[in-house]
Amino acid sequence: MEGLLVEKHIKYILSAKESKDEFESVVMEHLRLNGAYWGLTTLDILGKINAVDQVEVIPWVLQCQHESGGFSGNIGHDPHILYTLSAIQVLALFDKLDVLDIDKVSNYIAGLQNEDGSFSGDMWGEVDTRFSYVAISSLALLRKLDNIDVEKAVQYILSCKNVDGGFGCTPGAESHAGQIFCCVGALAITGYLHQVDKDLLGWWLCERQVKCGGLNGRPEKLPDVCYSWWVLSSLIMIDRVHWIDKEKLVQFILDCQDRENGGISDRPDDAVDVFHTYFGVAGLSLLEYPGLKAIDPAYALPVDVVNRIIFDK
Ligand code: GRG
Repeated sequence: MEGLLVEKHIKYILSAKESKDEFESVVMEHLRLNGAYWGLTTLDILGKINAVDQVEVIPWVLQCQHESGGFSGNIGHDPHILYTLSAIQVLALFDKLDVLDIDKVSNYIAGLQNEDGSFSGDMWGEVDTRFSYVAISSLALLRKLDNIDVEKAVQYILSCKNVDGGFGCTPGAESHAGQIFCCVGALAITGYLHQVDKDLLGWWLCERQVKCGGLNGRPEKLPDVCYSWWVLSSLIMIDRVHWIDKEKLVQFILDCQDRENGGISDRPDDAVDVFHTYFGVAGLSLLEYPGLKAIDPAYALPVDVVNRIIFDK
């Protein structure tokens, strides 16, 4: 069995550097702030974050910040809560959260909480449990959870719980593994995991494993490497990860590698991208694949980063 092609994946993530002479410039133009988070976290899990010069990255991140306190995906775009979390995560990876005006950023996020406890993604008002997670994770990393009504935020998330044990993007919406990660992650961070029916949700999540070993995001759908993150992290948070076949999942992820040029795709033989490379490597880290840095299932950041910021360790 061929293992994880660590050097090739590092080269793949850094390949933008070769083609454009500067990794950071491509992160800025093409992958933007989300891409910077995926690429840099992959490098950190693989033990190579130092291959990127933070002196180039941090000023660019700060240039993505708006008057409102929120961040956009790139310079000159509109701010959104999703990019605000990516900015915080990238700075956290470099241990540089102190460059932020913490009150300004946390007031932007708190300003997006609605009367019913839900969160909008930006000033245009779309509501989704993704944004509840993003707000809660961001504020926890900034140590500003007391800026929002946590009890109401939790009640809104719980109102998105379905009879199958899963969670959707709004009350009554279909259960989806991505939204389950968001809801379970938010409940884990705020200390409300006891509100989850772990056996029922664990059953729904482990049913996501299909014959080839990969995981899908909901019934009757194709497997996709990214669910190695959304499903697995949720199973770990509710302590039911032993309900899936870990070896078969490891093999599925390894089968999605581009053996020549590095990178990981959604399914075997598809084109690779940074998103799936990140979630494949992060999934392997959750599966305790040898040689990888451990990643925290709730914060989606390396455990040492989370320990430093959240637990003062
Ligand atoms: C810090 C890891 C991290 C996340 C931030 C943005 C976010 C919070 C979470 C996104 C959760 C989510 C909804 C993930 C699903 C992504 C995905 C592959 C959606 C595809 O949905 P469909 O319906 O695909 O196109 P399926 O697989 O259902 O056919």
